[in-house]
Amino acid sequence: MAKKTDKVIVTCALTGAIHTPSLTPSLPVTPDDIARQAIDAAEAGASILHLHARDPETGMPTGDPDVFMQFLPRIKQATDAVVNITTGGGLTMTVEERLAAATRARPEMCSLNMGSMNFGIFPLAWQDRDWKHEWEKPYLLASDDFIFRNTFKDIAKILGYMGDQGTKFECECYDVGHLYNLAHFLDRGLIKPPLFVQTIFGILGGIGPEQDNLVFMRRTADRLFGDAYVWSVLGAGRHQLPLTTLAATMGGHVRVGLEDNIYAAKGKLARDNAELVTKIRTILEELSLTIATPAETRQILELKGMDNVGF
Ligand code: KMH
Ligand code: ZN
Repeated sequence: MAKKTDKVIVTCALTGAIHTPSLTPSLPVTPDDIARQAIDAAEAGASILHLHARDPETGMPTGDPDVFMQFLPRIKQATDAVVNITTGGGLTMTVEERLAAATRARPEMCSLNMGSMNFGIFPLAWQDRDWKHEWEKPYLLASDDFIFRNTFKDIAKILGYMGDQGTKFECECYDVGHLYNLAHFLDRGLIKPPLFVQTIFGILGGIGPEQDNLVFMRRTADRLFGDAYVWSVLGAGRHQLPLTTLAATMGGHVRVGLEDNIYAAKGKLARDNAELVTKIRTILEELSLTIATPAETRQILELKGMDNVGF
């Protein structure tokens, strides 16, 4: 069984690299947008903020540490939420580019993608629309020939660089094999418990969003990691709320936000990230579940604390 906790950790993933500005005006793009929405999401109940950056002019995902540094100190000053920096980056970045911001910022947490895979976001470009920026449609369409690279060597490198800084990992597992990859690194002693396992459903190229799959991933993680892991769930698109709700009823933690889903309801775009956090928070409270504070999250995940980061 996953490590038992009596509080639910809510992660908010604010902007990511899947959606593009023309898909929703709510997507935070500039450092100011990202800081403001991150602070609002933390106030709404998110105790972990999963962060990517975008070029402020074009909205294209960027790994530039200078852009991250324009919003990280603001977020740290205004909230006590845990900052989690992506090492998955965006479709056009090398592994080195993906690592640059996390290496500079030495955050309490960073993401770690547990295997190479197809990562198809091209269907997002199939609907006719007025594109705000030239890069958006080709970026999405090119994902039909894209491999999201996370070789064993890449994973070992990220574990080494970031583990040396005391950074803990959001281990992103998009399919059952990724859980076994993580078990391999645990066996080698390259990652230490408690593991934070983010099981992901509904990305084209990963496991689908059916409830059976969620139970299967959970059972497999239980078998591989016992109580050495903390289990969280992310459902892509319209599966975000149903799957996070299901996970919470099974003792899991949840991830929401515009990185993974841009809708608040069928046909209704979310106003901002805080709206998605508020929605899951309301559901959790109706289920008599209590969300974890940032301090409780730090205790559950054994984080190094916000005084030990590089921003
Ligand atoms: N957008 C998520 C499905 C990362 O930042 O490392 C995957 C993600 C990757 O969060
Ligand atoms: Zn991400």
